[in-house]
Amino acid sequence: MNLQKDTLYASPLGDIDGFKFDASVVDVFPDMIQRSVPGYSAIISAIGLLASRFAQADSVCYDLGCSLGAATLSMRHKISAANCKIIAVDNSTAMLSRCEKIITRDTASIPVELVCSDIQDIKIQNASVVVLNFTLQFIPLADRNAFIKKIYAGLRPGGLLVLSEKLFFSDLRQQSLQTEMHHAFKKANGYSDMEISQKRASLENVLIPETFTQHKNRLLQSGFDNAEVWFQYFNFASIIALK
Ligand code: GEK
Repeated sequence: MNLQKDTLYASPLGDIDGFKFDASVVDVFPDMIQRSVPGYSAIISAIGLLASRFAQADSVCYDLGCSLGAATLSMRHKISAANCKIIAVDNSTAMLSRCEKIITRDTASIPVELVCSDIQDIKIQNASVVVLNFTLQFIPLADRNAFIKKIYAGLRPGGLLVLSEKLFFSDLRQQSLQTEMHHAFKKANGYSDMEISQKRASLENVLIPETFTQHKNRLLQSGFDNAEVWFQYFNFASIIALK
């Protein structure tokens, strides 16, 4: 596939607006996420493997904040349980309409329902797998507890939540080292210092990272039996929580 290169922050921008998932982002999204999120492809592949292990017959798998449907497609190609359906949700109309084109071109047989909505507003029921792949970080902090409780309530016993997030570290040296290494990762992938710093400014107050301990405590307090990191690459991690 020919990826359109992300140059959104390559020229100096006077005032930097808060980051939005609009049409300009959609065009460059696969390149942007690949070059910005360490381990993104590995996580997407593993979501397929996890879904194949956890999807239960006659249940629903949710991809919440699906963007262009990478996690949905990974699950769709790996699930073998009978009569499963995937519900993929995003509140960016630009993202979801591009996602629809991508899913339509895909020939796997598991039905995919695309829903344009805030992920906090949808019903979650009869779920065996819920994926929040780098999405909770965009939900207001004050809403996160209720949202994770809602996911727990909608999961069947034995159900799985995959929660991937950018992490914050309460230890100052760790926080500054992990941030420095993330910037080094982006530089190694061709982003300039100006692109990195302008993108960082645009995500300020939009992407709010928490520590692993905060995530773990929320998951346990919401009812999950356990929650552990299964993947981490600098300040980007993916957590498995089991009901
Ligand atoms: C992937 N999971 O490729 N309701 C619905 N969607 C939302 C909300 C919300 N409240 N807030 C943000 N989004 C994807 C990558 S990207 C991560 C996820 C990133 C959507 C937003 O429109 C965007 O598509 C997605 O969450 C976040 O596996 O770009 O860092």
